[in-house]
Amino acid sequence: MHTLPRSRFLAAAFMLLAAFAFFTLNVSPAAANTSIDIEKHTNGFDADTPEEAPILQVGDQVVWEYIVTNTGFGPGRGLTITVTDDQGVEVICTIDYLDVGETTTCYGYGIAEAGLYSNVGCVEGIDIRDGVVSDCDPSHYYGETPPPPPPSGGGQGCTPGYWKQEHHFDSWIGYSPSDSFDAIFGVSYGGTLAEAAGAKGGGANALARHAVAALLNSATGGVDYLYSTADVISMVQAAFASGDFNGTKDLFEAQNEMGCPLN
Ligand SMILES: [Ca+2]
Repeated sequence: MHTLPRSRFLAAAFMLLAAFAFFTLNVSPAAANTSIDIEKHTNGFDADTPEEAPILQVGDQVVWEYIVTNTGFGPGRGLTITVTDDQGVEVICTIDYLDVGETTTCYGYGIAEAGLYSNVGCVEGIDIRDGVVSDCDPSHYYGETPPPPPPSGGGQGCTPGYWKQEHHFDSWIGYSPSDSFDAIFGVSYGGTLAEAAGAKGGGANALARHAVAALLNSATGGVDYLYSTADVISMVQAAFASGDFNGTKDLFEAQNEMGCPLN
C-alpha cells in the first residue's frame, strides 16, 4: 500500500480545502446574493411601526398587501415561494414562478378591530440550488371606535295649522288624513287625523291637534323632531289615561312651533 509522506498529505488536504473554498466563494457567487424580499402594507400603508399605523374605523374593511420581490434567488429549478401571516390571515396568493427581479402582490382581507393591530407577513422560498431564503415585514393599524351618532336634538316642528291644510297632505308620511285618530293612538277620542288636526278649542281638542302634528313631525324625515313616533303615541296615551291634556299639549306645542322646514 502506497502511503504519502505526512507533509505531502497535509499539502494535498490543504489543496482540497482551498479548492472547496474557491468553489464556494467564486464558482457559486449566486449563493452569496440569494435573497427574497417582502413588504407588507395595511390599506396601502407600509406602517412598520405602531407610530405609522393608519387609523381605521372599527368595522372598516382591511386590505393587506404582501408584496414579494425575488431579489436574486434561484434559477427557477424547483422554485417554491409561500407567503404566510402570523395572525392567521388567509393570504390569497398563487406564485407559480417568480423570476429574479420580478415582484408579485398577494392579498389578505379582514374587518378592522378596536385598538392597535399588528401582523407580520413572511415569505419563504425554497430552491434546489439556493436552499431556503426568507424575509418578514410587519404592518399596523389602529382601529378607532366611531363616536355614537349625536342624539337627535330636535329643533324643528310644523304646526297643526300647517298639517291640516289639504295642499300639505302630500307632506304626510306614513299616515293618511282619513286614518282613525283612535286607531292610530289607541285612545277614545273620535274622528280622523285630519279632523283632529283642525280641532278647535282647549282640553282634549288642543291635545288632539298638537298630537297629530307631533305624530306627522316625528314620522317624516324632513323634520328634525325631538320626539320619536313611539314617544308621541305613548305620551298621548298617558295624557288620555290621566286626563291631563294640557301638560302634554304644551310639550308638543313647544316643539311644533320650532320652525317648519317643509313647504
Ligand atoms: Ca410594512
